[in-house]
Amino acid sequence: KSCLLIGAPIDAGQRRAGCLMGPVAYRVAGLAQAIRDLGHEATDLGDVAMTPQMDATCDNPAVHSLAEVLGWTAALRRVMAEALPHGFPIIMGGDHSLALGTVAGAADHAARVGRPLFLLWLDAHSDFHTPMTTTSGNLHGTPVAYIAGRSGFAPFPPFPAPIPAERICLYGIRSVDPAEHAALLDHDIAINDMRVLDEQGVVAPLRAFLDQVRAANGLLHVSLDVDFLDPAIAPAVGTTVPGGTTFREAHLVMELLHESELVTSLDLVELNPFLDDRGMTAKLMVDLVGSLMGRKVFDRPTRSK
Ligand code: DIR
Ligand code: MN
Ligand code: MN
Ligand code: MN
Repeated sequence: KSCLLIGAPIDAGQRRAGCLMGPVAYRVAGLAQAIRDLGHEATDLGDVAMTPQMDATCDNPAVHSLAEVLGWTAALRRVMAEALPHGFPIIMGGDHSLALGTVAGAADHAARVGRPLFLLWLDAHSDFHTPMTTTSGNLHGTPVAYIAGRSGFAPFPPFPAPIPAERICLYGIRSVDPAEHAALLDHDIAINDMRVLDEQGVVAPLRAFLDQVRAANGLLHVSLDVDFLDPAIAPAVGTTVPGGTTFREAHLVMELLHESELVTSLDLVELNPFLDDRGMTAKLMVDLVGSLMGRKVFDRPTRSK
């Protein structure tokens, strides 16, 4: 595989400073070399630059940093659509508002090649607010709603080709705000919250979704929020939520994604190196990418695809 590492040092989608150091932390933790050690190519394309869209306004006064988030959305949409024909883009974030742009770019690419796009959202949160329903005003809580084509995104360009709810899988969630909860009940999105993973384990719900992607010959964008992981193993995130996935559960998810050979683009989001403990979270995220890229202890016959 030819991996394209793209830095997205965006902090504007939430209020705690530090996510803009994410791309640097991934470089220091050796992301490119970890990928090369597994026999793949890795090219670091550097950090994306953005121009804030200063004239933008939003009817919800809680929303902050709109000009910056709009600027990042446009820039990252372009970069993702441009990168996808050339390899496997890995976006080094940056807070989760970056997915407003990266998934839009993936949707542009999917339309170009005539294949359906699927979305796997690995997160403690559902990120299903619109700019009109968010009470925190943090736009990192809105990308899934944008991608699903919800209304209320007036200052943003319409999402190119909204992903039908049945092609979206929320996985690992355990913190959903009331407005998100109400809206999710109106949509057919697969909600694999921690209760589902506790009862069924991490494998069965993921395989069910991957089987759907394969049957449709789909492209698969994976958006990995650091707070998907339990805070005990991943403290470097501004919005920790107890009861997240364990070290082995998270690696198993990545190993299954590798074996599926279905993933076509990846976001790494919400890493805040300022909150880290001797780089342990950055290193864990790099290790997880390693599992996604094929690291395993022994080769063994895998379940037939
Ligand atoms: C919360 C937090 N639902 C909000 N969202 C986060 O501000 O809208 N998403 N942290 O990852
Ligand atoms: Mn090109
Ligand atoms: Mn998120
Ligand atoms: Mn989250």
